[in-house]
Amino acid sequence: MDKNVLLQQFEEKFGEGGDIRTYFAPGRVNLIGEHTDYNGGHVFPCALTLGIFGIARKREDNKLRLYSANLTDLGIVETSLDDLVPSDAAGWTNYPKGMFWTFARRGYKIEKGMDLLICGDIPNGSGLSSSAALEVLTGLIIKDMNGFDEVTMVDIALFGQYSENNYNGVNSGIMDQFASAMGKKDNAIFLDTNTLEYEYAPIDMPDAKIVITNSKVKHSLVDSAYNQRREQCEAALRILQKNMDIMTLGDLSIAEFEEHKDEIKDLVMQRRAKHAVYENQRTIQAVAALKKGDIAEFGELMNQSHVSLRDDYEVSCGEVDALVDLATSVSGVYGSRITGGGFGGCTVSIVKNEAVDEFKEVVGKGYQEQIGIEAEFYVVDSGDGAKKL
Ligand code: GAF
Repeated sequence: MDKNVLLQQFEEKFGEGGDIRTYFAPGRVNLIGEHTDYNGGHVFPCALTLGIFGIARKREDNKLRLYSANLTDLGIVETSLDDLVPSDAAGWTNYPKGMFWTFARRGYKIEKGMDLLICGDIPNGSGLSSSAALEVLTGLIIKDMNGFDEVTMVDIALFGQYSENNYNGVNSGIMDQFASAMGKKDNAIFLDTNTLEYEYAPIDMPDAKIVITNSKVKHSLVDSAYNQRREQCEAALRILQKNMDIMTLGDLSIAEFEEHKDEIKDLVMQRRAKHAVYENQRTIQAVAALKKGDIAEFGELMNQSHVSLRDDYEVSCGEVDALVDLATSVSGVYGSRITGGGFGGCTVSIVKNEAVDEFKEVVGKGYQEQIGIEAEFYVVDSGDGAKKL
């Protein structure tokens, strides 16, 4: 995306002049550690170079005028800082509005509104965190335009999660916003969601690429199914806490879980908790494997992650399972799994350089034959977190 073209579009929509600033926040792909972030476990996402640009200018009044160059249907949506109520009709603007609302709730006084044009290249509804990117983007703009220097990028990630949970009604964890805010080129982030301690781990895979495959399906009721998974895990935790001194499922080793799991009588609930515990341990093991350059082990753990998400956590779907099965049938594939919240969206695969073309051919053709949809492929690089350009 050309910054000058976006600037021109901004001026066409909102007029010329003043202090116009440009920002960018990336989407993310999670390599492993799925549905662990609201269970106090570890995650291992990286920021992408795909993301959302924001062109913004502070206003003299308290109006917010918001325009998406991607979702043009709504045109310019106008609201004000006095009217930050979420609504279905507000569509994508609920994400930036939620961030203004969150800053206000945290005691930050924002008196002046802004004109904002956004434009992104994260495929919509693909599970690559366009909404978290938009939250982080808006958070960074609010910080920068209002001189809130004490607000850190980690704070912005936390504000984004707060807004997602309390303004947009999805009880997500911190992973997506954290990756968008804190990403680092050529690295993934090994984050302990219990403590928010994190470490950058270089994605050192000279013989392989990260390939994202978009199933192009998104099943309905995703948000309610997501919230339900979270509730099931929390209920399982409460049962285990009767006999164990633990704060989260992420505190449990596999041995401890196996010893106590039968205390969870509801077998669906037990499987949900099993996924959370095993996936957390797999993530720790996968990062250790990557650090010692063992991509084969890393890939094998990704495969196991998918099976667990499919069978125990039940957040996959036929279309995505087909993509993973096709991917793992290609000999140069180290591992493949669903990535993100689930119920459609994307898979992430680690593919040997020389097998990327065959991968696209086999998976693309097979998916078309089995599902009747043309999958999309993105061979991605990891990028930096949100920044002012
Ligand atoms: C979604 C959520 F937003 C994240 O917090 C995380 O739980 C993820 O699903 C599953 O790992 O992206």
